[in-house]
Amino acid sequence: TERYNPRASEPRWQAAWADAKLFETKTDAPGEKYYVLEMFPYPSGRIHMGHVRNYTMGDVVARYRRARGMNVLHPMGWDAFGMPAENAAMQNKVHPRDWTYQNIATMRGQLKSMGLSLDWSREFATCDVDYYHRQQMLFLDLLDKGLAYRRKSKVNWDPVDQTVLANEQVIDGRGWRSGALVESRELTQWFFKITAYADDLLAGLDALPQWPEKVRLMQRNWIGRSEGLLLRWALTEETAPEGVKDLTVFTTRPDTLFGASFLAVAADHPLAEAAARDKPELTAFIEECRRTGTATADIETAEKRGMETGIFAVHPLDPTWRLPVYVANFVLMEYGTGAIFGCPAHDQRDLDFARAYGLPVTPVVLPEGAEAESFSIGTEAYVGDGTMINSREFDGRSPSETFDAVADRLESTDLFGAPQAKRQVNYRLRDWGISRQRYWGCPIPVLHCETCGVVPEARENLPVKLPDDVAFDKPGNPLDRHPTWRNAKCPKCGGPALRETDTMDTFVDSSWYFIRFTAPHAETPTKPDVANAWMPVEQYIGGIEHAILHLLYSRFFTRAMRDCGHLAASEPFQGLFTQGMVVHETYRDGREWVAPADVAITEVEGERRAKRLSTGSDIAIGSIEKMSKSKKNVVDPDDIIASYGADTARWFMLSDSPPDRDVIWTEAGVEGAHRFVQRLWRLVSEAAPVIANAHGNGVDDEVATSIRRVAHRTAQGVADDIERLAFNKAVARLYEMVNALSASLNGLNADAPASIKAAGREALSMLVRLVAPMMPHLAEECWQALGEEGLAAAASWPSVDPALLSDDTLTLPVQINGKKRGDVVVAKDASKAEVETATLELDFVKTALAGQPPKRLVVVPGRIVNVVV
Ligand code: ANZ
Ligand code: ZN
Repeated sequence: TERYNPRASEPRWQAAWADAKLFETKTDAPGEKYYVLEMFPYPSGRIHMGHVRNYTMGDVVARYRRARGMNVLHPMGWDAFGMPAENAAMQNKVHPRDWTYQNIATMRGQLKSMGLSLDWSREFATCDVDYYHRQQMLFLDLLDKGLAYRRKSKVNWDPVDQTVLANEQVIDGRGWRSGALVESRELTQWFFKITAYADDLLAGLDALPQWPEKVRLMQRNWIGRSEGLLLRWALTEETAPEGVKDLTVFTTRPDTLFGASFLAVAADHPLAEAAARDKPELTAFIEECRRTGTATADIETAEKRGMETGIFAVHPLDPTWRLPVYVANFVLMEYGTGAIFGCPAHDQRDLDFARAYGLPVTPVVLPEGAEAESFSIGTEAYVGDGTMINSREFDGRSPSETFDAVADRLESTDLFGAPQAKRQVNYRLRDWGISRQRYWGCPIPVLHCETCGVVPEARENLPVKLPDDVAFDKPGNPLDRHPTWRNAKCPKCGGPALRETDTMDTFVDSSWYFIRFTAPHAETPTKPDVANAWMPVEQYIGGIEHAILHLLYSRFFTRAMRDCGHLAASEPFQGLFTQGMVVHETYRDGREWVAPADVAITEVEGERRAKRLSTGSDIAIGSIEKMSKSKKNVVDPDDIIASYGADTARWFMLSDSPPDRDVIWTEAGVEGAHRFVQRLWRLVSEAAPVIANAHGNGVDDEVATSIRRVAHRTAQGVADDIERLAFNKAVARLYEMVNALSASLNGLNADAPASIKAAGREALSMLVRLVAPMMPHLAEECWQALGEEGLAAAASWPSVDPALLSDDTLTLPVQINGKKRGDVVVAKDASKAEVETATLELDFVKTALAGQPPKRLVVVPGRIVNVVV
């Protein structure tokens, strides 16, 4: 038979699916709903292998669930706002809109060539006016609910690019693009009150068993709930700045109070300012802390520095004890109260600080098994549990008991007319700053009126559209410089007003697109009954890099939309799967990276060598890395699809590694996948004429039964594998099935027994449906060859005969003195005694025993039999 030609076949079947509108979903169609979604792409220009892997996995799930009779929603869209479009505008003088939509057109074509079972009728881009119009409606809803608000906040300001930078964009204190020294500026910015949901977002994680534990842990840490105490320390009258009596710290360890050796405040703390009033040295230090204070992430590792304020505080549990108050660079103004008491023995930062400034280090918690007399702290703080020491009346108690006892006591102690302490729950989570001083984003629909202040745009005036005529010849936000766009009428007083020129963080766009997919053309953000019919997403698939922000924002936004009446669900994603990366060998010609397309690999005496095709020179094979432009180790999906077809690419993506691990892309692997495509085609197309119209005679002989067993067992196994997303296991099973069927059907001719032909026909028809989720085009071609009706993509999953799943007999290996000598075949439910009897009947066992009883006979049920002679 002819070789399978994907280039001719694939577009034909893609057109057939589209013509049949096979993947267009109707909410009221029969079948249990199943919503499967892959993280939508940023339209950067072209799809990469990471997309291929991600979308193939989602497609297998979608096609499988559809075959199981479910009503599947599998949509696709574009996360289309963001900086790269503006960068392209600055560099190439192309409008961000044109750049974005051109990229979308290219990438849509690429995705279509993969044969994904997507409902393209629901496609949208977040930069479509239709979409951001509804996002503006949602913004106003959040504003009404008090979930959106404005406040001053510190930002990293790039004075050259005239823009706010995210923390990740500040590298060694400089802007990532301009290289300019970053300034800390106070700007009034828009925020979403994600902290209002902190507890709910935390508690909700427990109800997501289908999320990877590591992602849940990352979210827990990000929310960072801690139970502690707000504790006021009296300042000594002689040293306190005028008008200040006390200092409130936040501590999670009031049990360690007897180990305290200093207090410290953040550089921005009012007490620092007050103390510095006539101290130029302290003023200079505070200034320096402010300048270098941008990188909060470095707090743990940065050198701990501080300066005394000259102020002393009184210990809450011993009025005779005075402790110095420092300004310190490791205390953050944004957390707790911006002030701490330091207990060096039990906190690493405090210890580093104490060692640098010669402060006492008194352990107050003794680890289990340590001796109080000999226990001391070196360079590592002890943060574990134990027993209190050096803590007067609390000695011998546990830290947690002591926490409660100290908290109770100080809560009922009076200091200057109020309780000295108050229990408090703190969160690391901050409100979400959504303002971006950028053009290519969703405009924040508010106005600034001279008389009325900040006024939300009237709903009937939405959408606030981005102007088209913008220039990118200068740095900064083009909306600020637009001659007319800002001018508007105040919806409240009718007077002149100026539009807000901040646009929304693109994470807002991606925080609800999955809800919009349920009713992508609705006038309102959602149709609540339709959203309720589809949400939550059963299976969400994407990269681990979104484990924190995107998923947390989406969980928050879903709750906020729920509270504004747009849907009932709280959690957007019931199941989450994070796939591994696609990695590839790297090649180097001297200092230059070389692309795999320019490399030929040969094996010389078992050693792999690389040659550069364009120059003929020998080059070095480097480490295996994530595919990236900088290392040039990328393989373009288009090239693979053009030379091998989409099915080969899809099959290889699924086959080599567990889906949560990295997969190494190799030419050999792709070729192996392609050989399998051809092999499967040969098996089906050669057998098809012989087995077509075969009918069983109702009596299955041994061969027919074994063929049927293989088919039914594989069907069961593949279904289980796909449901667990163990795609590589499913692939392995299908390889085995093809091996087995090739062996039994090879050379089958017209005279073969009817039972075998019928079993073969059934098995091949099953096989085609089992591979269909992974290699949908090849499946159609085979389906047609077998003379089956309709499209394979519309066929239902083969039903499995449970009787064929279980063997009636078991084959156990028999060892004599530890060496395998043969097998014993017994009934599946045979007792130990029956296995023993059958073993002793075996010829080779009898010979070995030579008439003697065995020294020992050990039966490991279902596994093995050991005979010791
Ligand atoms: C005394 C103490 C003793 C502390 C001890 C820890 C260990 P989490 O769990 O993250 O909430 N802290 C409080 N506010 C801070 C700020 N603005 N900047 C830097 N550190 C701050 O951490 C709470 C602990 O972090 C608090 O408990 C405080 O130090 C410190 F053996 O108080 B602790
Ligand atoms: Zn007004």
